Amino acid sequence: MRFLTSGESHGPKVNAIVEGFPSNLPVNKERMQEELFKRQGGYGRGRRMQIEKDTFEFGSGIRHGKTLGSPIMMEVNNDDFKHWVNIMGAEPITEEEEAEMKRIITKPRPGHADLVGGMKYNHRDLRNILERSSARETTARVAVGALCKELLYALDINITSRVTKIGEVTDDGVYNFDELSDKSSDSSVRMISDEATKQAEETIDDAKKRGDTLGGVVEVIVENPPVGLGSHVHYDRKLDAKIARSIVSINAFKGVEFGMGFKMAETPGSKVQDEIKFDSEDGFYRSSNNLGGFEGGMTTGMPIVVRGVMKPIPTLYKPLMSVDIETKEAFTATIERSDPCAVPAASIVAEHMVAIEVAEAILDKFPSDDFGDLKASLELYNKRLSEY
Ligand code: EPS
Repeated sequence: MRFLTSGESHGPKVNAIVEGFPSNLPVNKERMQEELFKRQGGYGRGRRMQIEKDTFEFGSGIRHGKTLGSPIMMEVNNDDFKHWVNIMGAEPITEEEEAEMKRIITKPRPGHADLVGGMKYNHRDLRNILERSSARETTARVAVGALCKELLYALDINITSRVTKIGEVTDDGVYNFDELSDKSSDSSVRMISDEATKQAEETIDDAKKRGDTLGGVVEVIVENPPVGLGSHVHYDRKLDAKIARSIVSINAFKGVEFGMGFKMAETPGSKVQDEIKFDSEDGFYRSSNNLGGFEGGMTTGMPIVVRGVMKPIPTLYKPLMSVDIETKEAFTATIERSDPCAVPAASIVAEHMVAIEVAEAILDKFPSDDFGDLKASLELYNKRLSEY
């Protein structure tokens, strides 16, 4: 399976095309749509999300509620485009018209792709960079992830996400999967404890008042992954490595950890490795899950537990110093409308990126033309493992 996304933040649409997805998988469009709505939510989002509806449509690959095996196209309209038709339209314009627009951006924002992208792609209007580097693109990724989640549901594999940190507010208690899934959906910041939710809302309000932004940590949990997804035999087949890449590819993400994560640095080996146990009913299992569900780049069958850290969004209402690319003079950076905190939304994006990687690993390992063949093969494989 592979996929591409396209679309500029204030252009007409964002799109995704997924190729290599099996035929005969029923898809629940309403359930997929809910995922896109969830990405729009979260305390700390800016005004843009009041403009966008993010309803998606299938353009190909689905017939009568089932996949055909052909490329699946999904598209979402940018409702804000109607305010940007002159600035973002595809029609050519004259130099005078361009100058009149007065929306040309020459003051790169520190921490964004603006300056390096402008240099690399030789643009003197930095809007040509920021339109694509915007996190608006993650709408399309969630659409792809939602499709992948349909595959995972059909195989009885569940996935959820939560926020464990926003600014200085931490909420990293241990809960079972259902509690995590239910309570994160009830919280405005996708935290589990009510007290932490309240504190996080306050800290976001405070940052907003100061014209500042906040980052945080998100956690994704996959329950019931098959044993042996990914492979130890080559670096680019290790599934934990692929997931790490996918997490860091999300806008503003800077780091990843699995299971016990960075605490492993200060913990002796005897307390890090998960001891192997055997039960005549359940077969092999681990007595703990410090390694977050991976050994040798392969799933152990324990839940996948992965966290990612998101830096505070670099678009600040209290902007930092920058240099104008035309005058070369020091200026405060351009203020673009922004979200004071998008960590809750980012947890939904992370969940969907992990769903994509897990689905892809399943499609790599099992026959993937027809969903029925895939399911039968997975069942046979699980039977073999139960007799190992
Ligand atoms: C973004 C800036 C804001 C965010 C946007 C990402 O958009 P705007 O500049 O239109 O106010 O709302 O996120 C989305 C549009 C989205 O769908 O998540 C940025 O510069 O990255």
